[in-house]
Amino acid sequence: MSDPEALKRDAAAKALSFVEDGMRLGLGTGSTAKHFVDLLAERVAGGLRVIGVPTSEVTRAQAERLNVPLTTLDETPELDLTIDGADEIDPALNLIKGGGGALLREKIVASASARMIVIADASKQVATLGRYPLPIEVNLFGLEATRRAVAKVLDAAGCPGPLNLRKKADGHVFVTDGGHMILDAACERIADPVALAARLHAVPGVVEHGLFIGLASFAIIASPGGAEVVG
Ligand code: ABF
Repeated sequence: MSDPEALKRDAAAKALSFVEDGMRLGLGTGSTAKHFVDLLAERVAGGLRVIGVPTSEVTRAQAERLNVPLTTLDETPELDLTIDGADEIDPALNLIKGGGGALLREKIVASASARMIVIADASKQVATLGRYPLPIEVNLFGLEATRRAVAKVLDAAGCPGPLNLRKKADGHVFVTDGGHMILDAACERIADPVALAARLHAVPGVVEHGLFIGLASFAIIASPGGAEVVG
């Protein structure tokens, strides 16, 4: 049995080989991306010059603690490379992201980047997206009306549900860094992620969703045999 944390670190370490001096980086969120920021910080301490935009307050705190220089997308609107994790990766490199609740900033940062590398262990690879609940970030105003509209879209897409308002372990509603709520949609199988992405975006009240279509340049997938570039 391989240690899952060791696999995530392997993927993160390989991603580091694509980072060049002077790069403007998007810094992902989640346990795999956390390994990347740890390893990046070691290189920065050794003299590598980069600047990063964090995709969450958690990643910001980590990077600040480790003295990784940070900027914002307002100061640096174009990035060279984003490195981030994922919850599911299909063979076309479409992703489900947002299990950690940072999907909005993750998508904005990835979209502002010339390239995005997804880092993950092999358990994240799927033939078809949907086994992992799809996170949908929604505005608090009109929450129930938005939930019903989203449920109709999901129903038409063949998602059996349920559609759950995300809560924290203590039972309180989960609030994103942007002050929004998340609905998690049980889909089982998303036959047409491109169409579903467009239909979800068309619902007023939906701020963003966790389908990342065409954003990943390639993935680095770690298995006990090593970390490999895919795509
Ligand atoms: C972020 O962290 C998210 O988009 C995704 O939900 C999650 C993956 O986390 P982990 O690397 O801990 O599996 O990348």
